Amino acid sequence: MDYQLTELQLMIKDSCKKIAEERMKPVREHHDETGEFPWDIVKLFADAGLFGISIEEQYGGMGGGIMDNVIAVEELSKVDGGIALSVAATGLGTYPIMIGGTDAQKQKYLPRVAAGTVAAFGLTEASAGSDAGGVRTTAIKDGDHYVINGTKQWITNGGDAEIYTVVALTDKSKGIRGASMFIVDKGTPGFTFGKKENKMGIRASSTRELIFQDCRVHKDNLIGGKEGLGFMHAMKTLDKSRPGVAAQALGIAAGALEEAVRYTRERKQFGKSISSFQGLQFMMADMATQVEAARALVYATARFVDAGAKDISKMSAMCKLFASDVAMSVTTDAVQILGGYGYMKEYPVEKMMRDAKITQIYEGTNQIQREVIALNLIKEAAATKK
Ligand code: COS
Repeated sequence: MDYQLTELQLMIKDSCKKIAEERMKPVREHHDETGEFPWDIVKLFADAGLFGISIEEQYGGMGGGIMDNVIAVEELSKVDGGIALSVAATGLGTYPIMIGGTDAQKQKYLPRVAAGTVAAFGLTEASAGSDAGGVRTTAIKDGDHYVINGTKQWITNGGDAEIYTVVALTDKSKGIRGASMFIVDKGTPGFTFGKKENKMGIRASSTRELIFQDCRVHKDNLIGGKEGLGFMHAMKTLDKSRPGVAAQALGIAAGALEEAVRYTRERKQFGKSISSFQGLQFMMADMATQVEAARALVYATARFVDAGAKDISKMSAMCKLFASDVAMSVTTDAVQILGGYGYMKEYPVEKMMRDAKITQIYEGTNQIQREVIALNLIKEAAATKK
């Protein structure tokens, strides 16, 4: 399908494909096995400008949009959704500054990210997963500073990132409306990390706790310079970043489909190529149709957001929901097509199946996406009646 990509998008796609094929493919098994953070590849991403795709030109970025970002994440995830996450989760960590930051905050942090500094987003806690409003971390004003106490859980890029955007309650009595967001630099006294999590998939990506014990952060690091906007900034961030998870899922699915088709052409059983068996042909036809449908929805959503649409929650949730379910289904079928070989680590499809699973869970489980979609449908229906 020709999606009429722009010059910039074609350039991003080509450079990501080159990095993915030439540099990520040879090391993906190593990172999957060891869980080592892929610093060499991150450097290549930085050199290619990938960290700055959607950062405005005045802050050193490419000035692109969500669609440009989606193209990059899809292409990298075809080869390794875990390595690609270093750049995608940096976007997640940076959106709160792009969405709600003051000029000074943008000037201080965005050029660093555009140049390749890894960032992370700190919302989730042990008691605040799907219920993002259940955050317990506090940030209590003390003169020109806020003193942060609490623990964030399962933070992507945690420990390896230099810049963290963190949700904390500045007024506990107000619940969600008392939440604020802060930029916390790695190395700030009182800010440490928990152990690195041992995960099922996306193992090249690091996941750690963020631990705040009397961590003093200057008031200049309160995002937007105003208390009480933290939950809204977090929700708006997720609306913008979910198409990125959808792109990661799409890439993983497309990569698994490619492997499956290639394998059926090479593998011979009963004296002929298994690509000639209708049972497998039908499976591949269904897989390809699902991948293309996911791509169409992800691209349409990204373009909708880039066009400046106001209400993006529903579409953003839809594309994340659909593409991640496609990724799980297509990678599972790819393992089935490769049979015993698919189950072995010599072939990448078992890894793709493990990597796909998280896309149905993080940045809001698919049950939460359905809730977001349904609530928006009801809201829209009520608005039309008026
Ligand atoms: N954009 C802007 N504001 C939003 C918003 C959005 N997308 N979604 C909600 N809000 C605002 C609401 O308008 C409301 O504001 P007021 O109190 O001023 O009216 C406030 O936020 C609370 O909204 P709501 O009552 O819908 O919040 P809930 O606690 O019911 O939570 C869900 C809503 C479930 C959607 C939210 O908790 C969520 O997204 N959970 C999943 C979190 C997640 O993705 N976690 C993964 C962590 S990052 S890897």
